[in-house]
Amino acid sequence: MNEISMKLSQYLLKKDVVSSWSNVHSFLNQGKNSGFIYDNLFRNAMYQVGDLWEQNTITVADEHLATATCELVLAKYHMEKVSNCLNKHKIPPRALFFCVEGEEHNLGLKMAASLFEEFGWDVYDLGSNLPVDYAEYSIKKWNPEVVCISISVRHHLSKLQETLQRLEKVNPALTIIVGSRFHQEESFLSCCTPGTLIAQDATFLFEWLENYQKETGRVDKGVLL
Ligand code: B12
Repeated sequence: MNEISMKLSQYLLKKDVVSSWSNVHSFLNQGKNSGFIYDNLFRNAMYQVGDLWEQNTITVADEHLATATCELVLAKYHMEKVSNCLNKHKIPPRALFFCVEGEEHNLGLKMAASLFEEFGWDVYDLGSNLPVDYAEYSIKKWNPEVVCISISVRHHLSKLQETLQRLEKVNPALTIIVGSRFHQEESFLSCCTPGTLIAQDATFLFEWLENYQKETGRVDKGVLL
């Protein structure tokens, strides 16, 4: 785990929102982008909290408190970035977000949704534990261009496979991005369909969004769709 996330994990465990925020803000002032901040600060701080829990150094209650504080600081970060949107689309493309059925770990999903919003997309975040029937229903209802899914617990992998297969039938042209801490594992990769885009982290997504922006800009002679 890197040094820069250590401080943040300690602030989160102490419910110190003010120090957490000034720690995050100092990296914003250094010009770091959201991909960097989500991966190197927030994610690694939460992994650190997980490690401390595994080592029995902290309790489940401490872990819950750190998660709640992290959610608060993430929300503040989201507001700061969204008011300063990187791009204003005339007709914003739409993206839909959810965690596979049963999955309660939603911080990675929140970061992804926030990044899309930072790039000016129209974001529909349906949060954790979305039954597959409702994922199908929501795609028909909102007709997004991109669907983003998050998964963190190994025993939800079979649900991921079912979800991907069913969603591709609803709209074969849909871009589906799945983000997971399992991104390199064969058990995860074998659940993804050939068309699935696998996101290892927020930095990958940041670059994907930048490329999307350049490409749509190029197609429309600089006028974003
Ligand atoms: C906080 C936490 C919780 C919180 C979650 C709260 C919340 N709102 O998310 C609570 C307390 C609810 C919880 C519950 C459980 N947890 Co838990 N939890 C964690 C912990 C400590 C941190 C998770 C986290 O927030 N990480 C930070 C996020 C940002 O990281 P991330 O998800 O990997 O996201 C990054 C990338 O993967 C990627 N990404 C992820 N999703 C997406 C999506 C898109 C679209 C994109 C582009 C990118 C992307 O980008 C992100 C940024 O880099 C981890 C420890 C760990 N090492 O992960 C355990 C961990 C994930 N939990 C674990 C377990 C076992 C559980 C429980 C079963 C415990 C229990 N007995 O009840 C339950 C399961 C609940 C459920 N049904 O899902 C295990 C999973 C092991 C496994 N078998 O897979 C872990 C690894 C702990 C451990 N070492 O055992 N947990």
